[in-house]
Amino acid sequence: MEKAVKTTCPYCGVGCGVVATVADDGAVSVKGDPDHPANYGRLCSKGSALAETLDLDGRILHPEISGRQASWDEALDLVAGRFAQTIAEHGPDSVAFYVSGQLLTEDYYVANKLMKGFIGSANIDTNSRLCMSSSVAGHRRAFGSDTVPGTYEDLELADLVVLTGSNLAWCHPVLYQRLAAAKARRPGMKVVLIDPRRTMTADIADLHLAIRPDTDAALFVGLFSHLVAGNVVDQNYVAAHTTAFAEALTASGAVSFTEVLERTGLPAMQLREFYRLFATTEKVVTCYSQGVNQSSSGTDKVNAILNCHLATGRIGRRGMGPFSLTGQPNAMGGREVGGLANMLAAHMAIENAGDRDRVQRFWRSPAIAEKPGLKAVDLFQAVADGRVKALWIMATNPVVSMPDADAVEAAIRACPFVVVSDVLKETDTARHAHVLLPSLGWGEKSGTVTNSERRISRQRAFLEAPGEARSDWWQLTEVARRLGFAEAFTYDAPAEIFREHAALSGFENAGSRDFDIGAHADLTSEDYEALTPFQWPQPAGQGSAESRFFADGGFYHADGKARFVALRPPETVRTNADYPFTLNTGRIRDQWHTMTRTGKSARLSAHIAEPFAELHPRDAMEIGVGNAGLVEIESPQGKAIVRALITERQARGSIFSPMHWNDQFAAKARIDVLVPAITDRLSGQPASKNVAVAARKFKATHYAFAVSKAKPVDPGAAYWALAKAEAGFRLELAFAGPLDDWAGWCRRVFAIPQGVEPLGYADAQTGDIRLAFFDGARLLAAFFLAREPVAVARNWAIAQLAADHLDLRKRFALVAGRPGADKPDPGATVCSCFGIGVNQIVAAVRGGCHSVEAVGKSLNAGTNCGSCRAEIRGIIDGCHATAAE
Ligand SMILES: Nc1nc2c(c(=O)[nH]1)N[C@H]1C(S)=C(S)[C@@H](COP(=O)(O)OP(=O)(O)OC[C@H]3O[C@@H](n4cnc5c(=O)[nH]c(N)nc54)[C@H](O)[C@@H]3O)O[C@H]1N2
Ligand SMILES: Nc1nc2c(c(=O)[nH]1)N[C@H]1C(S)=C(S)[C@@H](COP(=O)(O)OP(=O)(O)OC[C@H]3O[C@@H](n4cnc5c(=O)[nH]c(N)nc54)[C@H](O)[C@@H]3O)O[C@H]1N2
Ligand code: SF4
Ligand SMILES: [Mo]
Repeated sequence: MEKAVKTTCPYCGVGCGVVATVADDGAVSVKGDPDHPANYGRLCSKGSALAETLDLDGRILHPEISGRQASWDEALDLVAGRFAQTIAEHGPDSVAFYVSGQLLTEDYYVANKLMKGFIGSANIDTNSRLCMSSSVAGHRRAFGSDTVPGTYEDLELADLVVLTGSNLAWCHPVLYQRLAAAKARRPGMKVVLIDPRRTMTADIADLHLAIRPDTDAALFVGLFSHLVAGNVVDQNYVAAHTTAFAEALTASGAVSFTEVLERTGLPAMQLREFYRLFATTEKVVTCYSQGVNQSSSGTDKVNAILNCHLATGRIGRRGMGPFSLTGQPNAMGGREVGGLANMLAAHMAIENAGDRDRVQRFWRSPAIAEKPGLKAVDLFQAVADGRVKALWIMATNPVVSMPDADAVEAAIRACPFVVVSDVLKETDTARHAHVLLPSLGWGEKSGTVTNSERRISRQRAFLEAPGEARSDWWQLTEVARRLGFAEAFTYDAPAEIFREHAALSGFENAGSRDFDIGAHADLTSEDYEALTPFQWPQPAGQGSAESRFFADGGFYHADGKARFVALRPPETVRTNADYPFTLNTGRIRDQWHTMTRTGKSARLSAHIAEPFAELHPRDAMEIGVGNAGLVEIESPQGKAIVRALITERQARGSIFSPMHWNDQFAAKARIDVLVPAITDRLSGQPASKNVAVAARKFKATHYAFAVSKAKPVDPGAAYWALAKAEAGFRLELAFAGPLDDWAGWCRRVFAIPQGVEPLGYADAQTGDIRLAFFDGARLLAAFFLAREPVAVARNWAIAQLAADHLDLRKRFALVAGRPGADKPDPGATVCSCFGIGVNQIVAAVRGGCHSVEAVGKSLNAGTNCGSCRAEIRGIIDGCHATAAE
């Protein structure tokens, strides 16, 4: 019997509802849940490809101790024993948890309770430190609580949507689609994008402000002055519900319009136009994400934005408000349980003695952390210098995602005891685990997550637990029991944890704290199973409460008022003569973080198959690198080698590189190796978007492209980048010197069986070498080597892995590296859902399809998840530009 289960997407903070169907033969299909209020049935490319990431390839299925399989009992005894021993010898602050916004609320709640209430240390921090902590700090400074006032609907109701430091089209694609649809319905609506580079999100922007890195604070401080000068301030709101307006005004007065121009580098006309739009439009929503948060002035950027919304009283009303877009599926849930080192549970403050007492009474715990714990960067420094001696890492991959990643790796390697809970056996972090614990993945685990608009949804299991994998909350509970806290950790199911979490949120609350879901404290297990998405707050005894905050004040500082923050924008230029470029890092459309799941999907890997450095044509010329050449990027912390992507979307002097690639997928492309551990003073969030680097051409003597049925083993080339492909793998390569025996290299790397001889040719003049290995009619591997970046039709070559090669001529065509005339090369994939390449789209445009809709009709491209529509529009525009020349 086919079974359909309603669950939630495990990727971004939009939190889309998914219906997963398991067929009789076990095959899983997913579609958007038409009833879920976040997405109403839509899914983006990553959500649509979820079913392709569920295989057990690479999964860790049994606990391991130092690489050998162990029983759960043995592993858990060891974890508890070593933690207990370390605490006994060196005190509670000598141990730490480093967890993740990808945990479910129930997992997160247990981790936080164990560390803060029972071990008695606040040394639990999370990857949300790298993600949302500046927003948290900014909210708390202004509102007295970490509250996101608005809802997604506000983006549709607004007349002006300002997107700053957000690549919404790629990072919150379904929200972007909702915004794009609203704008199409109501063309009067305006969108302003603030981002140093021209991203795909610019597609819907009426105005794109390509500011210099980190000058947002100056931009919004200038806006504040402009709003005051233009009499747009809501005097009643400011008087009744806020304090410190005068101080903020004095501070902003010190930043002249000319200074804003100089700092941001914007043309005066553009700046005026933005200020005019903001001043004259009542319904404004300002969305912000990592371009704001991941900065040494992240918290100030947040408060500069909040100041403008508070001054105009545009907050918490329909179509108005500041909107912090959360990244991970449960970034918000993590904040609710107090997973950050400087928070307590249920939005209570660790610095507040009354809050500490309340939480301790509720937990009936023997201890309560007295002071904030170590924030992520400090935490790993404490691991490095031996203050932290036992570390449990759960659902995050810090060797890839932390700044100064090599130093973090060295710290983990040197740590006397490291536990890693993950779903994969081989990650850059898991390789250093003393104890590796197999966790349940998406589709197997069960619990709740909270999205950017405070909506709590269920993730439900629809697959059997594979091997001995167990949930993260169970692992934590078992260790807590072994540490002697069995009475407080009695959980047998996530519903029990959720009830306790809900009860704590309502405990002695009476409206004093924003986060209150007390209405769910008595939920039965059946209710929990049937729980439909709801937005907080939902206090006990009240029906669905107001879904927005602060329209009528009611802030959470002791005086009930919001605070303006007086801001002086800081110095933001980091480059110098030795490191003349600024490196900006972030995301691409079809990969998720360190690629442990999206990297399994051939469709998703086809969009962008390599790590890259996007740079301006003139910068590329200056460093002598051509398109498809390789770039070596260097900072005082380390080096990376990536492909050059030369575009005018990038401002001069700046480079953009994705954060995703790691040692499992590339030779030397962990971008965080380059990022210094500079953090925001208040939030502790690393500045990952403005890094001083040098860039130069990487001089390779040989370039190669290969496809292989087997997963390539240890290519050992100066540069390599591996990607999953249909029926096998694709591999880009570059070598710093020649090899004696290319065929032998292929045999080893592609695991070619004995007796299979290569078909091939070598061109002595050009130096080109082509080798193909066939097992009967099946291609095992093909290898194309040249002295310049290899010009071979990639997608065509990949398709040959699945094709029949009975005909000898076909085999020679392959060695020649050319598609036959009957089968044109589709080119790099644009539409992941239907596998449509750029060349096909160009052909359709040349054939008369002049709109995204027409291309969709002709090729289907862009008609499923819609994530590639902006790119298709770009190709159409590009073709017209060429035609016009
Ligand atoms: N496809 C995909 N989607 C994701 C994720 C993913 O891995 N892949 N991860 C999720 C997570 S955890 C997060 S946190 C979100 C992040 O979502 P976003 O914040 O939208 O993504 P980023 O690419 O990190 O950065 C956004 C933009 O900030 C710009 N920027 C850099 N410096 C500045 C600056 O000084 N000022 C301004 N105004 N802009 C600047 C960058 O050029 C970039 O385009 O995405 C979520 N969604
Ligand atoms: N330079 C630079 N660095 C960045 C950023 C940037 O923009 N630039 N962005 C930062 C941001 S915003 C974020 S959020 C981080 C993300 O960085 P990470 O959190 O390090 O990245 P993920 O790949 O999401 O890591 C999740 C890990 O958990 C595993 N996993 C998946 N599901 C489960 C589960 O259910 N249980 C357990 N136990 N494990 C599971 C995955 O296999 C993977 O190893 O990166 C940060 N680092
Ligand atoms: S927008 Fe895409 S990645 Fe984000 S929750 Fe929805 S389907 Fe998942
Ligand atoms: Mo994030």
